[in-house]
Amino acid sequence: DTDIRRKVIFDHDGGIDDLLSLILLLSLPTVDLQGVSITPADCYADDALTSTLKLLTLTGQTHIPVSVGELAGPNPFPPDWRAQPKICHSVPAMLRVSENRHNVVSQPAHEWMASFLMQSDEPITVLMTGPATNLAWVLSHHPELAEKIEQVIWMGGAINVKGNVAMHDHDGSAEWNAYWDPKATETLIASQVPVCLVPLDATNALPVDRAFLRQLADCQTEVSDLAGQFWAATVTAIPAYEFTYFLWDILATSVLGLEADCYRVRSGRVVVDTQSPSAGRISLAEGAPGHFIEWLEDVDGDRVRAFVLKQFSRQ
Ligand code: AGV
Ligand code: CA
Repeated sequence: DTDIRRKVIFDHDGGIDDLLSLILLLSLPTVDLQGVSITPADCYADDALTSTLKLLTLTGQTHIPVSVGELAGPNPFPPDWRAQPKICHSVPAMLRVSENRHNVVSQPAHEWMASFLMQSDEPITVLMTGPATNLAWVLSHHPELAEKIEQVIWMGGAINVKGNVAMHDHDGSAEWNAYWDPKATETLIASQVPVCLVPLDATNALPVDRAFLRQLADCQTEVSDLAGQFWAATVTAIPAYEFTYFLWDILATSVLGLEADCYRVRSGRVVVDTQSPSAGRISLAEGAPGHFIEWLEDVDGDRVRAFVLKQFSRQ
């Protein structure tokens, strides 16, 4: 029989929108999810694993392998952001679900990813909603595996807009996933793998604001209520751009299901900064040689929201 679904592996970093992206991904008829790996970046790995396993149980997908990452970048996320997703496995609907451990693989995420790609005889799409550390390790230790990858869709970067890193030794030009491990960012961007970035340029159109939370509340399904409870934990943020929550990872995931005229893709050559004060900055190459990538430049916010709400309303 012919299965035209895209084979996808999902590397996430356990944030509230990473976990909601897992639910969204599992709802897409165009996707065949082959495995999940966790980067211990904007989360604590234990929480990310617990929530991932519970969501797989909740959606009846306990056969999907899950691996936990042990590699870390040099620029840690603030501890209060890392602790925020504890809310996700602490709400009643999630506490009631068991966390089935039989599908947790013993290899660390970077090794699991390499061996998964090695044995795969079909092209694999990698969806990444945290830093690029695991995949960058694979590409530098097993460069021949680049040809197994059809495309990398990565929530990361800020190309023609300001970044969201507000740290004392940084000029604010980078996005956090790209900043956590600047060398991994560079390795991925400089690789032969086709990269489609979903940068802040596109996600800025999608803040998690009251209007969106109201629309979600009106859906009144089990999943939409769960999503509403997760996102409610973000409204106490300091009201400044760097602290505002957006549908970052949700947009990257939606690329796999949205009609292509909901967003505008641009391509060109970019360079990556790996040094302070702009570490993790991805910018247009201008005169420099640079590396060819694609990125989402703009989205139709209303249509993306409608798509996400529809997927979260499926019974
Ligand atoms: O930069 C966006 C990335 C996304 O992958 N993450 C959160 C999303 O999962 C880091 C981040 C930036 N600003 C944040 C972040 C904030 N205000 N709270 C938590 N995480
Ligand atoms: Ca994330």
